[in-house]
Amino acid sequence: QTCILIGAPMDCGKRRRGCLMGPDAYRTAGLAEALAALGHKVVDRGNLAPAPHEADDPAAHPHRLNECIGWTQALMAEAGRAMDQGMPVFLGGDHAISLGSVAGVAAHAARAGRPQFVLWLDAHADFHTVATTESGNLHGTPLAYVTGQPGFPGFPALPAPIPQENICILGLRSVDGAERDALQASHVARHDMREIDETGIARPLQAFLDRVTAAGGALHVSLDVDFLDPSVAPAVGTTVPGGATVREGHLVCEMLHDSGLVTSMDLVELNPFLDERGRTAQLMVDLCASAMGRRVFDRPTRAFG
Ligand code: DIR
Ligand code: MN
Ligand code: MN
Ligand code: MN
Repeated sequence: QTCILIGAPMDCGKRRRGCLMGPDAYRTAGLAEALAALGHKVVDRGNLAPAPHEADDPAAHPHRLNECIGWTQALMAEAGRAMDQGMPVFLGGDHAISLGSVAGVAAHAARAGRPQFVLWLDAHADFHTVATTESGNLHGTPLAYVTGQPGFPGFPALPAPIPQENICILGLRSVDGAERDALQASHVARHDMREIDETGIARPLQAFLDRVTAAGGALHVSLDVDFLDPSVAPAVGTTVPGGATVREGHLVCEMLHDSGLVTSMDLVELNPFLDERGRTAQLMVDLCASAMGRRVFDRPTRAFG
């Protein structure tokens, strides 16, 4: 595979700063080297910048809307270009990068006549609109945008809204009131930590992967650092206790690799300013390597269910 690393040092999707250092932390933790060691060709495109945009009033609600729109335009365009050349890995940046990365890969899939699916690994649902967000932080909105919910004034028109039933969220444990109502009324597949405790993480994931396979879909994976438990991944501004373990994270990524379905990926919300000697950056790199084929032994058979 050709892996295309795209730095997106976007820091305007929430108030706490530091995610702009994410791309360089992944580089420092050896992401390119890890992927090359697995036999992939790696192209590092460097860092993107937002498209030109109006200045934001720093006190406005939502927070830095115009800059988020500029980033969305730049990321949508870059996603389409990168999909023609290999598998893009978007290095955030906060989760607002997915407004553009996911909209862009979905537009590319639509042009290729393939349905787009999205696996969202996150403590949060990120299903707010600009109208419902309580925090005013647009990193909490990408799933509503890419599924075509109204309420995103000024954002690019979506070339290819993703059907709700093509989205699966794993790891939920912090969902705001408006999101909860919207999600429960939606067809988004959603699995909270309680369900993962009860069934294990492999079962809901395999059920989703089977649907992607049956549909011949393209699969985008969006990995938010806070999917993981803060005890193993402290470098994120919105930690929520009770998250995925290191092994649950790797199992998800190993199953993703075995599926052969992943066509694009985001690594988001890493705030290196909050990290402990790079351990969170390293864990994210190791998870990405698992998703790209790192394993202890070859596994001739696969049996989950
Ligand atoms: C919260 C936090 N639901 C918000 N969202 C986060 O601001 O809308 N998403 N941290 O990953
Ligand atoms: Mn193309
Ligand atoms: Mn998120
Ligand atoms: Mn989150």
